[in-house]
This record gives sequence, C-alpha cells and structure tokens, in this order.
Amino acid sequence: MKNITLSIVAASLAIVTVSCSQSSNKNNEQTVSDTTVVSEAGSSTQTKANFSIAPIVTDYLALKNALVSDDDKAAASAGKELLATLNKVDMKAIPADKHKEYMDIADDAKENAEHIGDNAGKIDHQREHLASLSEDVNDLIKLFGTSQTLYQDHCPMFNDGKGAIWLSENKEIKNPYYGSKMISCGKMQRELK
Ligand SMILES: [Cu+2]
Repeated sequence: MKNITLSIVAASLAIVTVSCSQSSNKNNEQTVSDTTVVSEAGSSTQTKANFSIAPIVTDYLALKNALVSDDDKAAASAGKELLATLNKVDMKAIPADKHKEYMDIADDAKENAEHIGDNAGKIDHQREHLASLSEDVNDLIKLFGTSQTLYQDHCPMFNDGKGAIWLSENKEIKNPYYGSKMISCGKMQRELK
C-alpha cells in the first residue's frame, strides 16, 4: 500500500516537472502538506488567516534587482532562494477558499524560480522567466495583498514588443529586462498596497 502511494506521488511529480527541459529535484514537502490539508478539510476551521506573501516578495525583489544589475549569478542564487521559500510555505496557513488559486500560481512560480536558479550564464533565459514570474507575483498580490508598497512597471519592448511587467519597491524605473542597456525603459502603471 505504501509503495502504491509512493509511486503515485512519484508519477504526479514526474508529470509536474516534465516541462521546459531540466528535470527538477522538487521535494515531496508540498505533496505531503497538501495531503494533510485535504485530510483535515472535514474537521472544519483549521485554517488560520495569517498567511503573508512578504518573504516571497522579498526574494522576488532580490532576483529582480540582480537582473537590473545584469548579474546572472546573483539572479540564479536569488532564484534558488525563492524556490526554497515557496517550498517552505505552510499550506495550512492559507485560507481554504484561496488554496487552489494559490497552488496554481505557486506551481508556476516554482518552475520559473527553478529555471532562473539553474541558468546562471544565460541571462536572456532568466529574463524570459522573470516575465512569467512577475505575473505570478502580481497574481499573489491580487489574492493576498502586500504589506509593502510596490509599483507595477511595464516594459513595452520585451518579448518582441509584446511587453512585460515587473514589480518594484522603488518609484524610479530600473528595467530588469534590459539592465544597463536600457535601464530607464518602461513606465509605472500602478501603485500596489
Ligand atoms: Cu527555462
């Protein structure tokens, strides 16, 4: 019975991690805590509403700032930090009605953080993942709010002119998609708080 459960877990992890080249070493933590939440669902209000995305935002900003500075190595280590932070999230702290949405966003954010972490030396690739990661963090802010005032900035040029957003702790524009090449390219779209 235990073997069957383990192979199901292994199979589902395999499905989650096949996308975009590198296979990952995602640990089982999340699956385990997820199961715990499901089994507790019957025992009513176990969830505390004290979840904060602040540690995720802090790691995201460090990563973003590394790319502003054209520092692929610092971006990689910040990506690894962010992945660790996401893996540490206690699912029981997240209100039940936001649980599924959180999981969807966090899965995507983990994949982006992991790829940024694994791609020192390929700053263009890291920046592609930053575009998607910034959407994830923006979605988390919509869902949970932010204790820190942030600015949603937009770069109109990135991704062949399709544009991309990023989040910043400063009003001043410092573009993480182009770094020193075009540091002031972009516009602040709105203030988040
Ligand atoms: Cu990738």
